[in-house]
Amino acid sequence: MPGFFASLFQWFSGLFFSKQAEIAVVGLQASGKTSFVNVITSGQWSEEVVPTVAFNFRKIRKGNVTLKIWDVAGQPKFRTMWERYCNGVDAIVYVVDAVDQDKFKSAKFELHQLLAQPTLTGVPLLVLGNKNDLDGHASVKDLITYLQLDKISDRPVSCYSCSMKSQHNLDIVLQWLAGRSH
Ligand SMILES: Nc1nc2c(ncn2[C@@H]2O[C@H](COP(=O)(O)OP(=O)(O)OP(=O)(O)O)[C@@H](O)[C@H]2O)c(=O)[nH]1
Ligand SMILES: [Mg+2]
Repeated sequence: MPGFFASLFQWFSGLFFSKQAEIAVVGLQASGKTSFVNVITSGQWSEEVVPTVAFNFRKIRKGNVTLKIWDVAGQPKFRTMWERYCNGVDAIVYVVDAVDQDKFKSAKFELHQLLAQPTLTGVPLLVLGNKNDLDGHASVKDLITYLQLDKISDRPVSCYSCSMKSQHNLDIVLQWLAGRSH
């Protein structure tokens, strides 16, 4: 799998010479944000991930492409920081644990509260329904309904079902991110 990601990144690099994209990765705690960043930067999956405190910043340079990633903590005490890290980025990636249905209401509330910030008007949104390797995960259709993604009309919105563990659909996600580079 690392070889697959290396070749994908080469393809990505070749398409977008000297381009860069800055993204902020937000969402409730334990949804898989840091796992996402680890997998797309190194191809490495690990069960053992420490909850993020405040944020991690990762800058990946492969060939002529630079991806700057703000991986922001999801615990309640850190959520007021989300807007600050999303301000000025090329895309907001909102990660949802697609199995933890009890948290969908909270995930919807936090997402819409964030998008209501005037500083973030128009910033493209990518919603990832993570952990689709597990039984009982919500489909993209369910996520659109539960998170009321169809009510968002002031920006481009995409939603994919994926898994950091099995790396399912991460090729599509990387293509989407590549499309935000400039
Ligand atoms: N089964 C499965 N588990 C996952 C997947 N992605 C992440 N996890 C697990 O979910 C837990 C939380 O992952 P993290 O990446 O730390 O979540 P986070 O969103 O960064 O959490 P905070 O930093 O606290 O906001 C870890 O135990 C991961 O191993 C996945 O695709 N499938
Ligand atoms: Mg984290």
